[in-house]
Amino acid sequence: MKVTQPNARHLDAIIVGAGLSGIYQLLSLRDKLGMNVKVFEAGEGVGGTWHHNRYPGARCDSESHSYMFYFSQALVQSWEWSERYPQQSEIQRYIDHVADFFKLRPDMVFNTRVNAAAYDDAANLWRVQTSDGQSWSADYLITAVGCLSSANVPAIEGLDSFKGQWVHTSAWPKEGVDMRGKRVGVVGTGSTGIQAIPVIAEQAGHLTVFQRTANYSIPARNAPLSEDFKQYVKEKAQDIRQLMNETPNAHCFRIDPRSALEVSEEERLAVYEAAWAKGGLQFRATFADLLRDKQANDTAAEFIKAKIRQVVKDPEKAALLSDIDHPFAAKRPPIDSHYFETYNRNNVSLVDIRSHPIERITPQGIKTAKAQYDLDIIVFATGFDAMTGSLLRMNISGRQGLSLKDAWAAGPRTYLGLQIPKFPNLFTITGPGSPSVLCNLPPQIEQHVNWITDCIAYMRDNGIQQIEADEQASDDWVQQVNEAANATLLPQVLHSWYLGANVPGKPRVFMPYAGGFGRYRGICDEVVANRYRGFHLHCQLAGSSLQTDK
Ligand code: N01
Repeated sequence: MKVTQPNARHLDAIIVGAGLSGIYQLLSLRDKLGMNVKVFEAGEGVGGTWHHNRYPGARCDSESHSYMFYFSQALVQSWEWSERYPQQSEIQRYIDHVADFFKLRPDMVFNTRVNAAAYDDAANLWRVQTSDGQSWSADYLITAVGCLSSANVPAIEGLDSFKGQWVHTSAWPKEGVDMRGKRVGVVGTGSTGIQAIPVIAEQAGHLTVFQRTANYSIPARNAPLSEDFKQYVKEKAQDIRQLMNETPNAHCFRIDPRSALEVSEEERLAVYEAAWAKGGLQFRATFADLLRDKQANDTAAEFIKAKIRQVVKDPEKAALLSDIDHPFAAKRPPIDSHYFETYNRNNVSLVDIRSHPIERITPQGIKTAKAQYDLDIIVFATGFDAMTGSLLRMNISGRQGLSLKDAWAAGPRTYLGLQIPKFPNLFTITGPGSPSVLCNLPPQIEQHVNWITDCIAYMRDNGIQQIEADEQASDDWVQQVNEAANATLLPQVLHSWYLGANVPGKPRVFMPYAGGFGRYRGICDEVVANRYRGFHLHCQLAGSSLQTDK
């Protein structure tokens, strides 16, 4: 798309997206650096992914006290979570609270999508067109579009002909979907499906789950937070933040340094039982080598499969649900509230679409290779065009009109997940190549936003007008991302969205950095300490060009 700009208004920076990352980036640039900034947001309010993912059962799978900002003591003291794993509505209230606490809304433009953004080589500016027909220019363009915001609606033949209602979980209607007494089908058993299925089962007349890949899930053991715990969070905020900065997943739990294979079977089972009883993502932290060693992983996998067979009474359903084809936690491991128990309800059936794939959607429902299933409502819990989808949808072009689509034809190529060669002065918060979805997001958002803000301050203080990732440094980083992934079991799951494998035609590239949050922070800090090693910094006005070491 060509970006024409007869009457463009100029800003110091444009931020795309008003989720957690967009609002903290706005606050940092506006209040720390005094910049003139606007956030453009396609939704009608702040919240990003939490604004749109209102499906029944939507909850955070990180513990509430880790899923919040810690950059401001005043903000920490102003908020209390009610539950261990807050519901979507409570997280939405938190994000609204942050926006109001720092009076951010006047600098946000809602219901407005960025349709195109083009770098102007001659002027060293970003030229941006928004869906309301306005034109803008800015020195910096910062994407805060989240990793999981572009819905993956499967292109199944006949969907248009369906006479009932269909909905994707990430675009859940605000007014809700009335499922009472209805025949509902859910396609997809990832984290979203696993959260939604138990709640939909309680509402629907009959629920049919269409499972392509069976999945592990750990009980969340969600519960209200005690007053003591709420007090602990307020008093120990700095310790909590420190802990998250040190752990590989940016969560509030440490990983046991032992191997699953170095302890006796009795001890190992006792560890797993205790973790199962405690619930939550920390099941992954029971032993250090679960994600590195297949034999170690098998011990956890077998434990969970045995639990599934214990919980699910119908042996046929139990066999299908426990027939899991990948290592535990090699796909993002869901946590649940009574997911497997739901299959003991009389109004829930399970259809194996691995053996008998969906052939088409008919006016009445879903037809698989084996049977026709009549439905009133189809819920697609089929995930996202993750990490790159929203960036590519924005029609971004860099130097000499190079489109991001072409630049990334073979898969995303970034330096540190923060910048892309040939796209100067563009920053991508939690972009591909950063730890992003492999870790708890708020601590990473703080780290990325602080890094970008410090970088822009450094540029301003040193008369630098342009920063751009070096080509070789980016190739080396992609290599490091691959090496980090290959040191784990993660790339072994060929149908994982980490690899882009859930979207037909998407290049198969492992996208997030799996080397751990602590290590990643260290690398980013070291790059800065070495005068932005791997970036080109240009002082155009002075006619000089400062190229840093690679
Ligand atoms: O998506 P997914 P998700 N026909 O891609 C199936 C985050 N999240 O929305 O595995 C039939 O994981 C697909 O099957 P298969 C979290 O990071 C966070 O559940 O490809 N089935 C799979 O079963 C999570 O990892 C929270 O064979 C099709 C499912 O749909 C990420 O979002 C809550 C299909 C998709 O699973 C994505 O999770 C929820 C097709 N054509 C999500 N296409 C929190 O609590 C796909 N599937 C913070």
